[in-house]
Amino acid sequence: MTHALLVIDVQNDFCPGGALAVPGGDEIVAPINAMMDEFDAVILTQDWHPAGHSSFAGSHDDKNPFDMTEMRYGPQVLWPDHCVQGTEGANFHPDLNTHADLVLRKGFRSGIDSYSAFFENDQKTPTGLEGYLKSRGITKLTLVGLATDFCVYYSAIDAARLGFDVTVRMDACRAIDMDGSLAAAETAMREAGVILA
Ligand code: VGL
Ligand code: ZN
Repeated sequence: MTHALLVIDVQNDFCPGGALAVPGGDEIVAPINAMMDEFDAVILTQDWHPAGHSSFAGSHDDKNPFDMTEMRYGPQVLWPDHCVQGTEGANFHPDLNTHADLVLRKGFRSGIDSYSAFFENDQKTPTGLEGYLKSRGITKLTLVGLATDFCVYYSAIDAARLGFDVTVRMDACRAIDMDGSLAAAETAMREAGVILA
């Protein structure tokens, strides 16, 4: 059994002071660093949008951050501009241990968002992570990071659907929690067979 730690989007823009700050986002950095040694592999994901990305409220007339819109692939929350490629906000939190096996960037196509580390928001364009993990013989995944109810949630559900044995360490995650999204994500993860630890 090969067990990997998948660290989702521990970036400045998701931490206090950032463009899309998740409450307590920085509190998980030390616990994540402390658990890295327990795993056979460590993979970091990085939300990595071009300026003017279609998930940004600023890219749409008459839309505000946290409004909903309809994309070709379905409903999409419009976010404050965040994690723009090459900016300080897109960098990992300065205290995060980045001595990882793989850094996977996602959300780099202008017209489509990517919450999940496995598939973009059309739920069919692969990021390549499944092939990477399977070709390394990784069967078990522990997920941590930001945000519990968006990128961690979508990644966990996809991982379970792809046949990985999935645990989310809730103590090393923090949520945006808009309109009950955290409770809904917890229910859906449990139903998908994800272990919430
Ligand atoms: C995320 C909203 C927009 C996340 C990324 O990492 O959970 N949320 N982009
Ligand atoms: Zn994003």
